[in-house]
Amino acid sequence: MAAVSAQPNDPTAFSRNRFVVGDTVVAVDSVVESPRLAVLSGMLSLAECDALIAESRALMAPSLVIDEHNVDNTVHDTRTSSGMHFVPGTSAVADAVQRKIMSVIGLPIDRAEPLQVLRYGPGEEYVAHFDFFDAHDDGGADAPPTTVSLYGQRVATMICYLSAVESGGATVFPEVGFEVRPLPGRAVYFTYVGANGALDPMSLHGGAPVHEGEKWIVTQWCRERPYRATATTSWAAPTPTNS
Ligand code: PD2
Ligand code: ZN
Repeated sequence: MAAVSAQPNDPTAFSRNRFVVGDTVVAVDSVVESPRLAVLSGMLSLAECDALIAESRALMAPSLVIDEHNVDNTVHDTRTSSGMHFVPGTSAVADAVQRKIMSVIGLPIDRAEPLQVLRYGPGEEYVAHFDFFDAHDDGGADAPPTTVSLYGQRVATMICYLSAVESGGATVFPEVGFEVRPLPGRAVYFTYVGANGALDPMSLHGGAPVHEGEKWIVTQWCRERPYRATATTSWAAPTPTNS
């Protein structure tokens, strides 16, 4: 039987300025209609931010941009950060943070890709990209299954900032001139389907270069269907080929 797909919560539909998730009070700082996004303060506690940095620091490796067909797991100059992901069940704090994020997104926990940590030093950036995949890129008749064919399209992203950054490092949405500056515990939650039901080009986004300080984030990407890491899933959850 085909897996049932679910839709993420609409980031623009938070009716209150604050809401509670578990023991966390989250403030809704801003919402934007296109791309559909919400900026959330207090999403993570300072203790959670510090613990995620402490647990991931020793495991950081140069970030990869992974081809949808898993044949090109190469370091790429579109993402000059370092990263790692938490294998579910290996960190109590990462598991708790992932449950909290998925509860706000409103999808079952099995739609979550592994929680990914990125660190950017001065001069490092993530050039503008879409988090969804090119659905037409099936690699041809003889190609192995893509992650889209296995788990469905990505449908939502939440980026949580773990560190204060002295200068630079905002997440930028260049099509709409909107930026979110990093602050520990703050998050930006966005989906990619526009008002017309199609993937929204306004969701193009990037990580601006860090000028001074160190930027740490965790990113949660979500799928339409249950996500399972496989032998071909590298340490870094797959990132879009158009990034
Ligand atoms: O670090 C960021 O601000 C950033 C920008 C764009 C992160 C991501 N994309 C991501 O993790 O997808
Ligand atoms: Zn992204």
